[in-house]
Amino acid sequence: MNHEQPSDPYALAQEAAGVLADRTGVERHDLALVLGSGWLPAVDALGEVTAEIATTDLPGFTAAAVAGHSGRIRSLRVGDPSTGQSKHVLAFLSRTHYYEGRGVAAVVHGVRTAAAAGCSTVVLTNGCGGLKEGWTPGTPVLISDHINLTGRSPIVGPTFVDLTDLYSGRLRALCREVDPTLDEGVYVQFPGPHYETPAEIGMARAIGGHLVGMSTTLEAIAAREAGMEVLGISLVTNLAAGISGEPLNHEEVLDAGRAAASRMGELLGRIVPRI
Ligand code: 8IG
Repeated sequence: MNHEQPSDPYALAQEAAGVLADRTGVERHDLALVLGSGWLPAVDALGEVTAEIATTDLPGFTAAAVAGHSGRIRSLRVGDPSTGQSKHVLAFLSRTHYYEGRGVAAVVHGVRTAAAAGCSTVVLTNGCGGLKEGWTPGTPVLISDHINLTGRSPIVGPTFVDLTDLYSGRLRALCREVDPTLDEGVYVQFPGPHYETPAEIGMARAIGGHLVGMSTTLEAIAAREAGMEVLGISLVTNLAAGISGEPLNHEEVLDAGRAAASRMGELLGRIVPRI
């Protein structure tokens, strides 16, 4: 396996966007959607599928590694084309995780490709552990901010990107118009792939975290660097380690996703056309 980073990840993303336009027949996409654990069933009713390709057909992508993540990119038409309100949505049915060891550039290549393909907005979804008892498995939570515990950045060199309002207040407000019951919280990215110890969950709480996961923050930073507006939505699929007293397992995550699929699908279906 080649762990080398390409010398110019932005050029690689441009190249991938060119092949994407050819393969989908869509010159420019408007919005990118990255699906996390448990979110795949939610995208099926989102809109008319105009093309679906394997990520590995595009330069710079490697095969998906996690069960429940399929390595495909779907191009969808969401909304009614006759009203002029329809959007070309680029849905990544899988993502590359930091814990795969392919490097940070590989983690954010999808987001950079989406930006190069014309997307001005990215919706980053994930499955995660929740620190509030009231967030039972299947609860969607808007990400208000993050704490990146990977200690890494997708940016190399002296580009000092402002992250003050990384997770768009405008888009969160729009989500709340669609569903006023949506709560929000601070997402803490641990490197993974192991889940946390109860003591680490105590630390996450002490530093201001409400959600714990293994994705999203590096992609959000790359998206901001590329000038995109970012919406983050976590699906709480399990209570964080030590809270329920039960051990954590990946099957539970997939089950919670399947159970919440229709609510998440409806949520995305109502939000995406309004962005
Ligand atoms: I789904 O409890 C899912 N992903 N780090 N902790 C971390 N990642 C997760 C968890 C969790 N649940």
